Amino acid sequence: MRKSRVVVIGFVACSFLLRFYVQAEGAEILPGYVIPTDKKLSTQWLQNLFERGERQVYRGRELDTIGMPVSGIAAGQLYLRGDGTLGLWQIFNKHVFSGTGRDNYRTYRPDSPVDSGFAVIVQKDGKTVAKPLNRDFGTVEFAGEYPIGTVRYYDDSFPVKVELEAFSPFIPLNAKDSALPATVFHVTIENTSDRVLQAGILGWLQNAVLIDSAEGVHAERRSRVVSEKGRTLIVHTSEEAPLLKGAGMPRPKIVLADFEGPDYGDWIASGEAFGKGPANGTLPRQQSVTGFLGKGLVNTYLGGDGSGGTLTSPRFNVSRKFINFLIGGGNYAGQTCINLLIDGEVVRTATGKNDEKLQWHFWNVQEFQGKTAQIEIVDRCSVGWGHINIDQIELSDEPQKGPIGPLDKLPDYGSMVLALAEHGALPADVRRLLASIGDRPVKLHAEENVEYPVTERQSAALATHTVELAPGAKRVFTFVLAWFFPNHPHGHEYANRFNSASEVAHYVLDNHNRLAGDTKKWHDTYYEDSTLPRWLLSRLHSTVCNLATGTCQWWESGRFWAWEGVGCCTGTCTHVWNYAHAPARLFPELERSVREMQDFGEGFDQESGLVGFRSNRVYAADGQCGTVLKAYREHQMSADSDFLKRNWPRIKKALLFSIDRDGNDDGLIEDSQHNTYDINFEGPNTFVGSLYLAALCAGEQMAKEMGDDEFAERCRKLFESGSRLTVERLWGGEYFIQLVDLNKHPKYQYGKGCLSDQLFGQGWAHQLGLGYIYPQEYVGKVLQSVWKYNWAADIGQYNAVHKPERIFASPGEAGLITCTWPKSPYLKEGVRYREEVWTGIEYQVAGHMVWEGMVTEALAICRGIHERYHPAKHNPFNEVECGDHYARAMASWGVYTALAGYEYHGPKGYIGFAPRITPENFRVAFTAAEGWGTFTQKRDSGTQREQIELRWGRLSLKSLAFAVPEDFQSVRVSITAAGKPIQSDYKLKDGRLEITLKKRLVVTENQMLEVIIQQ
Ligand SMILES: [Ca+2]
Ligand SMILES: [Ca+2]
Ligand SMILES: [Ca+2]
Repeated sequence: MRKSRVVVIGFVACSFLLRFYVQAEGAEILPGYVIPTDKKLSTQWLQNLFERGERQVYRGRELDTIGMPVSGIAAGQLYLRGDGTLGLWQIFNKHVFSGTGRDNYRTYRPDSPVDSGFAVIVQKDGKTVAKPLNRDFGTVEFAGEYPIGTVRYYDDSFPVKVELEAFSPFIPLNAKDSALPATVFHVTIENTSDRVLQAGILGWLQNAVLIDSAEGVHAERRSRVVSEKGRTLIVHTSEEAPLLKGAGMPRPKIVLADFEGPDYGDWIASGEAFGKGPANGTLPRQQSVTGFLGKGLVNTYLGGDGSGGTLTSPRFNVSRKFINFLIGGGNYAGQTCINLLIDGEVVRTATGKNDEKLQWHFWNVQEFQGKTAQIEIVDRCSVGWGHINIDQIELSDEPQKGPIGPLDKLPDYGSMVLALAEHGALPADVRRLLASIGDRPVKLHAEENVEYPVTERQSAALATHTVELAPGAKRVFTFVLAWFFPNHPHGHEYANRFNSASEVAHYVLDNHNRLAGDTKKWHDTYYEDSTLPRWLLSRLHSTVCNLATGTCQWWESGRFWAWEGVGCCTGTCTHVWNYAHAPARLFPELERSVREMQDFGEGFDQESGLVGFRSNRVYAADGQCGTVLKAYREHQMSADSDFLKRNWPRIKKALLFSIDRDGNDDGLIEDSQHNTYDINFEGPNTFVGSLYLAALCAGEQMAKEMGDDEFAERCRKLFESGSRLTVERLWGGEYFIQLVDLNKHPKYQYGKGCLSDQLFGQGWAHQLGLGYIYPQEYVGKVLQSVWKYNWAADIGQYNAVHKPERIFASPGEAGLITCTWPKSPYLKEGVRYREEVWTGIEYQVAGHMVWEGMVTEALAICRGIHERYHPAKHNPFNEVECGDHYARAMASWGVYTALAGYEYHGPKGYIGFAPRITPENFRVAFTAAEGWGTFTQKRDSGTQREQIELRWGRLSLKSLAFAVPEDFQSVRVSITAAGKPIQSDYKLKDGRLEITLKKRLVVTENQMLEVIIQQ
C-alpha cells in the first residue's frame, strides 16, 4: 500500500486504474444508473496526463475566448485578450454580476469598452507603416501562463515580428506589490528582414474617467502628455465643467411633459401598463410613490408588474444642453427605462433604482443640440420591480442635480495613465505618425493638454523614438498602464499608498527591475523548474487569477473581502472559501485578515462563538468547522505564533460552537446543518462530519501549542468517538452515507447516495498534516467509489436523464457529478445541485485522491476541467460557478501541494515533502511563511537527495520530513546549508524520515539546503 502511494508513475498507475474497474462489493448497481464505471479512457489519453509537454500556444479562433487577468490583486478586473488587446475594464468600482450557469458557461469574446492598444511603427524606404497589435496582424499566438501573458505577432510580408508580454506584478508573500492597479507591458520588436530599418511603438489610451457617470454629470475630461522623471506619460483626468462656459445666461427651461393632464396628449402609448392617461400617484397594491411634482406622473405599475408597454413623445428639437427628469421604479437596463432617441437610435438611457421615490436625473445632451429627438418610456419587464415612474421632463441649460453628490466622490472618478519607461517622441512627431494608422472609431490625438466634454470619447497617443534595428536585432520597450479609482464604498487598499494613477505608474517604473524580476522568477520557478506536466501546472495556477478579478476586494482598512464569484454572492462566504487553498498559500496575509477582521471580527458572535457565514449572524455547519481549519492553516503559514495567540480564545469558542451542535459529545453532529449546497443536511453525514473531526484534530493541535491540555484532551476524545461511530453507523459498503429519516426530511438530503464531497474534511486533514480521521482503508475505498460512480468521461448521458439546475459542463465533456445514487433509488428531491459539476469540488476530490495515491484518477479529473476550459470553448482563466472567476475553483492549489506531499508549520519551523508523482526525479515550487523556492528530490541506487533552494525571502527551519523508499531500512543522513554541514538527529519509520536540526536554521535567498539520504 505504502509503495503504491510513493511510486506511482505513468503506466504503473494506469494498470492500477484498470484493476479497480472490475472491483465491486456490497449492493448491486441499480439498473438505469447511467455513469459507466468503466471510463474507457484510451492508453494515449492516460499517457498524455503524465507527459511534461510544452507550453501551450493558442491561435486563430481560440484567441477569441481568452481573457487573462492582468490587473493587480483586488485592484479591478482587466483582461489581456487572446490577441493582446485589453478587455473587460472593470476597474471603475461598478457592481457587475456576471451571471450563473448558461449565462456565463458560454462561448464569447470578452468585450472592450475602453479604447487602448499598441501599434508597431516601421520606417523603411522612406515610408512609415503603423500596424496595430491585434488579431488582424497576421499570425497571432497567445502563450499565457498566469501571471504572465505573452502574445506574438508575425506576418510574412512584414519586416519585424513583435512580442507583447503583459502582467501585473505578482510576487507570492508580497501582497502589496501584487495588488497594484497597474499592468506592465514589455513590447519587443525584432527585425526579421535582411535590411536595417527604423522601428518604434505607438501606444494609446482612451480617457475613460467617469465612464459610467458621463451622461449624468456636468464635467470635462482632460488629457495631457507629460514628461516626468525621464518618462513620457499620457495622463487622463476629469474635472467639473464651468457652467455656461462661453454661452452667456441660461435660456429659459422648456417643460416637455409634466403629466398633469387627463391623458398623454401628443404622446403615444402602447401596451396596457400606461393606461389611458397619467397616474395620480400610488397605484393599487404598490408601495408608496413619492417625489413627483403636481398630481400626475407616469407609473407603469398599472395592474402590477406584469403589465408592459411603451410611451413615446412627439418629435422635439434638442434646444438646450441638458434634459432633466424625475425617475423611480425598477432597475432593469433596457426593460424599465427612459430612452432618448435620435434617428431611432437610443443615445441616452436611464433606469430606476428599485425605489418608488422619484429622483432627479439629467442627461448632458450638448453634442445633440439642434437635432430632432424623441423620448421613449419603456416597460418590458414583468418580474418584481418591473415598472417605471417618470415625471417632469425638461429641456434646460442647467443640469438639475440629482442625489449623486460631488464629482470627486463618484465611483468612476479618478485617473488613468499610460506611461512609457523612457522619453518618447515629441507630440508633433506623434501627430505625424497618427496619420499612418488610418481611420478609427475613436478619435486619436497627441495634444499636450486638451479638455473636451465628458460625453466625448477621445484617446491620447504617445510613441517611442524610432530606433535603428540591424537585421536580427531586437529592442524591448516598457510601458505601464495604471489607474486610480479610490471611491469604492469601502475604499481601496491601494489608495492608502498612492494618490493618483501617475504615482502608481512611477512606483512601478521606479521598482520595475525588482517587480518584473520577482514576477518572472516566480513564473519560472513554478512553470520552468518543475517536473510536473505543463498542462497541469497551467490548470492549477490559472484559477489563482481569480484574486485579480471583480471577485476580490482589498479594503482601505486592510481587510480582504470577496464575493463567491464576480458580483455574487456577498461576504467572503465561509463555506465557499472552505475550498480555496491558493490565497492562503500564496498570500497568507490576505487570508489572515479575513480570519481576524471577518470570521473572528465583524462576523463573530462573542456570546455563542458563531462565525456568521457571510459576516452575518447565520450558521453554516461546514463553514463553522472550516473556519477552525483555516485558522490552523493560517497559523501554519505564519512565521511565528502571534496570529494564534491573538485569535485562540475565539478559535476555541468557534470550535465549542460546533461541539455544542454535536450536543452529546459523541463526535457526530446530528442536527440541521446548513451548508454550501444552500440547503440543510439533517442527521449525521461525513460531509459536515469529516470537517468537524478534522476541526477537532486542528483544535487539539492548537490547544496543545497554547498549553490548553484539558481542551486538547477533550478534542481528542470527541474525535476518537466520532471517527469510530462514523465507521460503525455510516459505512454503506463502498462509501459513507447520510443517516436521515427521509419521511421526516424528504427534501435536499442524499441518504444512501454517493456524495463527491463526502470526505472533504479528510482532504483538509492531509493539507494540515493531521493524518487520517477515518481508517485509511475506508478512505481509499470511498475515493475509488467517487471515481467509479461520480466521474463521467461524458456527462451528457447522465445529464440527459437527470437535468442539472445550472449548466457548468456540456454533453461530450467530462466532469464529476456532485451526488449520485448508484445503489439506492434516485432522490428526485435530493441534495440541491446534485447533477451539477463544480470545479471546486473536482479539485478538492482530486487533491485528496493524490494524498491517497490515486494520481491517475486525480489527473484525469483535472484534465477533464482543462479540456472543458479549452479556449476553443471557454476562457481558460475563468472557471465559473455562481458567477465568473468563482472562488471555490482556487481549490486547485490543494492538488498542487498534494502532489508534493507538502506539509508546513511556520512557527515550528517544520517542512515536509513526500512526492506522489515521479519521486525518483521530482521538482516543484513551494511557498512558506516568509519565503519561496524550489524543492528537488532525486533518487538513484541507494541514495535519495533532497534540495530546498530558496529563491525569495527566508525560510526558518527546525525540523524536516521526507518520504523514502520502503527498502531503505536504515539510512545515513548528511545535511548541508549553503555548503556548510548542519548537525541533526533523525529517525526513520514506515518510509518516513524525520529530521530535527540541533539549532534553528535560516535559509536565505539563493541559498540551498541539501539533504543526502543513503541506504
Ligand atoms: Ca407631474
Ligand atoms: Ca411591467
Ligand atoms: Ca452528537
